[in-house]
Amino acid sequence: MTTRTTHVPRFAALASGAVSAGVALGAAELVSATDSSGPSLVSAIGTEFVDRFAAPLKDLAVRLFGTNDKAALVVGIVVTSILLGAVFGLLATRRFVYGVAGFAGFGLVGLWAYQRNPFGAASTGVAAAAIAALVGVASLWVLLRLAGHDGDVVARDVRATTPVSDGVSVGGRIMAAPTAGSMDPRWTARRTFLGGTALLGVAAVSSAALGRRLRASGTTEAAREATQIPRLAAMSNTATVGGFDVPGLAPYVTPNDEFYRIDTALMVPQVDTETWRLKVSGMVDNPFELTFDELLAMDAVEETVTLQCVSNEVGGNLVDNAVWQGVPLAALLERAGVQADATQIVGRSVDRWTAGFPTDVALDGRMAMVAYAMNGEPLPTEHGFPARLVVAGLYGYVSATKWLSEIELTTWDAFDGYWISRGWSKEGPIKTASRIDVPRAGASVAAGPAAIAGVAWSPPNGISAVEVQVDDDPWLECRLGDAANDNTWVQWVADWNATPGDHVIRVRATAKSDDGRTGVVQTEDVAAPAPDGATGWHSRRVTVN
Ligand SMILES: Nc1nc2c(c(=O)[nH]1)N[C@H]1C(S)=C(S)[C@@H](COP(=O)(O)O)O[C@H]1N2
Ligand SMILES: [Mo]
Repeated sequence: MTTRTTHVPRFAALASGAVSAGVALGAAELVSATDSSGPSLVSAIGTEFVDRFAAPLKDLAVRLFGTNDKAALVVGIVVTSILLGAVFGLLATRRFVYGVAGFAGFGLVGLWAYQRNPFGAASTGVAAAAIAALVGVASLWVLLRLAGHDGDVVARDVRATTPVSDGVSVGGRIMAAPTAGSMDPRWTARRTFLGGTALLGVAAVSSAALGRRLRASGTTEAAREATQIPRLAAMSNTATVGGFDVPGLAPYVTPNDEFYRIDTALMVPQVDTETWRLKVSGMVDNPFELTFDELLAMDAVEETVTLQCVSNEVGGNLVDNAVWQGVPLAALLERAGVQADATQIVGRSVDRWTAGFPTDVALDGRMAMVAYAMNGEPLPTEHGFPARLVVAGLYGYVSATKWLSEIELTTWDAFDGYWISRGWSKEGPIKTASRIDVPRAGASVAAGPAAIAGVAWSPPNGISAVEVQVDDDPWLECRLGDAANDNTWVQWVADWNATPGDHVIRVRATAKSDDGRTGVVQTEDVAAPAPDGATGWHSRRVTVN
């Protein structure tokens, strides 16, 4: 291998390095996809990034890693790699070993992240990192050679190798004869370089795409589709809940594919239900394990429960409502025999994520379950297939462990869940909240009768009243839709006679008290989501014409 590559224009060197980094990434995606239960190198690096920087990022008011944050992170890693690759390309024109070292460094970072990942098989990580580094170096070498024969170099080569009529010798290789109108050999060489760059660029993108497709065709989706959800003798009353059908108003039950998703998983954990076990462990008299079939065979319940993320801003959409089916947590705890001093229940995920809540909460009569179905279907993989915790009235970050593998009883002080050490409050009861859905933000409303509508929630107590106010008018009492139970949100509607001009609409809800009567009005005090959930009244500015 040559150690010096001369006469490479700076731009060509940068492009060679950038494209070669893409080739390396594409190869890494493709090779790592051969093990669909393991991560890709990019997502393994992303996972390390999330675990290390989730805490500082939260202070910049970043959400608890919603879908957009994930896409941004992956794009960030890819762009950074390509920029670094460009630098390696430039360095490689001084000494090619610098480029080799750069790509070897890439491979090592990927390998390090892969080995730390709970899902990565060592052999796949080694193969993916090594092949990525090798093809990256090979691509760089080829492109720099092509680039090195641009300009003067080619002109000299050509002078030395006449005639040019049926072929140009470039660096000892015979190239296609220049076509009419492009007789200048510099153009031919430049075209060869551009062609090589384009070809390798396409190879990079298509291997990455192929890798993603291979993964998507993994076996989890098949296992999920084959899962038979046991029919319950007594189904909940959700199907008969009468709601309002105002365009733009959130439906009472959120369809699975519209349900918000928040987690730290850059790649959705793929769980094999044949080998999956749910452990109940820690401070219990009889620790035990269940297979998926055993879990499905237990007495089950179905209940509609509203889930909310603590990161939800006032008026935000990180809150939704679904019908969950599963095994009551109390039944599992009873079978295990919880010891008297076990004050915390910790849910552990197959991806090592954890969340903990007070044992009392699971036993105070509210709905808490290990859910395996959502709206009548096996849990969607993004929502925790094969099983997750659902605890009414607690934010997801302290309770709703997806891809659940273990329920561990411990003391309150002995363990902090994932987000607690990253600065969020240890206790996470959901705060009373209400949201305006209609009219939409920035909507222009026609003067005359108009609906104001939205949702309000305060699990596990429920909502007793919702009021809206337009400008400084008196507060208006809203009509409430039915709720399957007090763990869910309610839809609300108010009739408004809209008058031309700009208006501000605000909403406030009143929770039920513990005995089901009228309780406390939602606080007007404005608080940010961190550390224990946002507060304040949602308001919206609208223009009426
Ligand atoms: N394994 C795992 N479970 C998790 C999380 C996670 O990052 N990993 N995030 C939690 C948070 S913060 C929330 S708000 C809920 C969101 O559940 P959903 O994505 O089904 O809406 O899942 C919880 N369960
Ligand atoms: Mo969350």
